[in-house]
Amino acid sequence: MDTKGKILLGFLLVVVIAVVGFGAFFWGRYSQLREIYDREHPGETTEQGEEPKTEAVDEGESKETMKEQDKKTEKKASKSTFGPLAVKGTDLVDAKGNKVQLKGVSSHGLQWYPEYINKETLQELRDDWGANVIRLAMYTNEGGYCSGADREQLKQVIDDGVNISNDLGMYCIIDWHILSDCHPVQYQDEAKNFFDEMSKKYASYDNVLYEICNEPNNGANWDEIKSYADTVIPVIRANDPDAIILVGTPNWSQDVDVVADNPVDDPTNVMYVCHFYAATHKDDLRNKVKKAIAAGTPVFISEFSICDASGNGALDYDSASKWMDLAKEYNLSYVGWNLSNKPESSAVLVPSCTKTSGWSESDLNESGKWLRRQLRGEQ
Ligand code: IDC
Repeated sequence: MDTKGKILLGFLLVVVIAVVGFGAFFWGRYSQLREIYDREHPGETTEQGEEPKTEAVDEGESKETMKEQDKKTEKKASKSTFGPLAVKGTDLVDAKGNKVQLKGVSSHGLQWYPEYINKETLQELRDDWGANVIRLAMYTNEGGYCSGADREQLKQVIDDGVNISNDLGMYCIIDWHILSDCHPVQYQDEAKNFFDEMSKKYASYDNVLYEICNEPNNGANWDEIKSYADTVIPVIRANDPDAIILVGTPNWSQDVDVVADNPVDDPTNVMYVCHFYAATHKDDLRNKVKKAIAAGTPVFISEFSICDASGNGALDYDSASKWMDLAKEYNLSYVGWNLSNKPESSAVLVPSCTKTSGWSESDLNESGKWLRRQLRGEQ
C-alpha cells in the first residue's frame, strides 16, 4: 500500500471508531433515559426508536424530590414517643393497639404566661418530671384569642410548643380554652377558622391533639356542645383525618356521663373531657367517670389540680390519690394545671421563682412537688 492508501485507511479507521464510539454513547444515554421514563410511566411503552421525552427525566427528578420531602415529613411525624395515637374502645392506643397513657402539665393562659413554652422548660418537664404531654391553654375570652390578644403572637407560641414538643418526642394539646365565654357556639366561627388553620399546618405531625372547647358551662348543654363538635370536627378531619380530638362536656367538663346516649356524629379518635379539682370533686365525679367508661365513652382528663375548683385553696391529697387510682385503673391520661408562678395553689411554681427551668425543690409549690412526684411514679 502506498502512502496515500495508508492515510486513507487511517482516516477511515478514525471515522469508524468515532461512529461506533458516538453510537455506543448515544445508545447508552438513550437506554438510560428510557429506563427512567419506563419507571415513571409504568404500563406505557415508547415506540421503538422514539426518543423519550426529556420531561420524563424532569418529572422523574421532581418525583424524587417529592419522595424525599415525604420522607422528611414522615420523620418529623414519627418523633413522638408512641407514634400516631388512636382511640380503641375507651382507650388511647398506639399504632399497634397497645394502651397509651399521656401524663403531663398544662400551661396557664398563653396570653399571660407564654414564657414557659421553650425548649429548656419542656425538656425539664420531660426528663426530670417524666411528662410526655404539654397542653397549650389558649383562652378565647379573658383577653385571649377572641378578645383582644395578638393572634399572630399566640399562634407563634403554639407553633413553638408544637415543634419543641415534637422534637422532644412529646405530645401537645392545642386547647381552645373557653371559660367565661361559657357556650362554645359563642366563638364557633372563630373556632372553625382557627382549627382549620391549625389542622392544615400540623396535619403531618402525629404529636398534636386538638381540644376544641375547654369547659362549656353556665347551662351549655350536651345538645349544644354536640352541635358545635359536629361542626368543628369535620373541619379538622378535612385536613388531619386521624388526630385525636378532645371534646369538652357540660358543667365545666364534668358531665362525661351524658355523652354515651348521643355521641358526636364522627366518633373516630374522639375522646371526651373530664376535669377535676380534687378538693372539690370527689366520689360523685369519679362515679360519673366510671359510668361513662362503662357505657363505652373514652375519657381524657386534660386538666386537673389537687386544690379546689377556684384553682386555689388547700390541697386534698387523699382525694388526689383516689383520682390517681382511678386514672391507673382505667388508663386515663391526665394533665396538671398549671405551669406558672402565679400566686395560687394550682400553680406549680412558687411566686418568687422567676426561673423558667433549672428548678430546685424549693422553686416548686406544694402542688408542683406533688405533680412532679406523681409524674415520676414516686407515689
Ligand atoms: C384559672 C386560673 C386563674 C385565672 C382563672 C380565670 O388558675 O389564675 O384567674 O382561671 O382565667 C378551670 C379552668 C381554668 C381555671 C381553673 C381554676 O379551665 O382556666 O384557671 N379551673 O379556676 N376549670 C376549673 C378550674
